[in-house]
Amino acid sequence: SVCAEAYNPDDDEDEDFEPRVVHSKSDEQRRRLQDACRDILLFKTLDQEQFLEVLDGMFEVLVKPQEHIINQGEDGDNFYVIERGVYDIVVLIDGVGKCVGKYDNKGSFGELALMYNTPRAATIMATQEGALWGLDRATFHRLIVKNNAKKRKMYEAFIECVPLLKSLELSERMKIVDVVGMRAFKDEECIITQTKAGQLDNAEVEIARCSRGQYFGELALVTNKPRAASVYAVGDTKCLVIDIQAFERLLGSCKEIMKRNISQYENQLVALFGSSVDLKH
Ligand code: 1OR
Repeated sequence: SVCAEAYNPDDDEDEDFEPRVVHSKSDEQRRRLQDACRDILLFKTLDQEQFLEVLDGMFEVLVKPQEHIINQGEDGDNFYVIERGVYDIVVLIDGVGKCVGKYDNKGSFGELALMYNTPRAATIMATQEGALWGLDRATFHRLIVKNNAKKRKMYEAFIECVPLLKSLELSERMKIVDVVGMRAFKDEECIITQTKAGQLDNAEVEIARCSRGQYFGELALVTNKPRAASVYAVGDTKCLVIDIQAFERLLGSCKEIMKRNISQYENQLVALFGSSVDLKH
């Protein structure tokens, strides 16, 4: 008889026997690759051995101005990490291509079609000469997608208790888990640096403390303004981090809640410093 079992990526042994892809690199290429991959969130939950396997599997791609690296609607072949260059994110809206964002000399793209087996969700176009590191679909699947199953198990319970994310569907919360990275900070380490605009008085004052389940770093993303405060770790801390494109894509419906909470900051600032501020505009 045939019995149906739930899909468990750990049982999926076939891929483990696929030959490991290694693209040889010069020392100089390897150094540039490591620099480019240092802050890639999708790599932040890999162990050392898996990370080295990812680096081995990557290959250099040089691009010219106007070149399309990805076309919306096509099947996914590779995942890309940016070494340098500026790239427009173009999405068809009512049949017309609209630039909805850009990558400026850092970040990565092309994970969605490979993770969820969907057509490319956007077109990515180089606006100048640039350099990328590609990772083929099979290697991405073997190392990143499988790791995501582990990540879901690890962070599911935590994400479920984050008040900000309560209004999202479970599937939407799991998509957030898929793209976040974990970053550890030491006691007193600076996590976000305030962008100071011609300020004379440099004394720092603690205005709030965040703990488990709370969030920070959203204000500059919601307002498109410079960082309005610095954030330091109190004790050794661990944060889940999301990049701005995924934030836009997945947290759009939470923005109203964030905006309401930003009004709270304004009240706190008035209470502390007496002056009225407008953080949202
Ligand atoms: P992909 O494999 O679908 C296109 O190929 C890539 O563009 C995609 O993976 C993401 O890595 C990247 N919506 C969808 N994909 C995006 C978006 C995006 N931004 C970057 N990518 N949005 C823009 C958010 C600033 C939402 C548009 C409605």
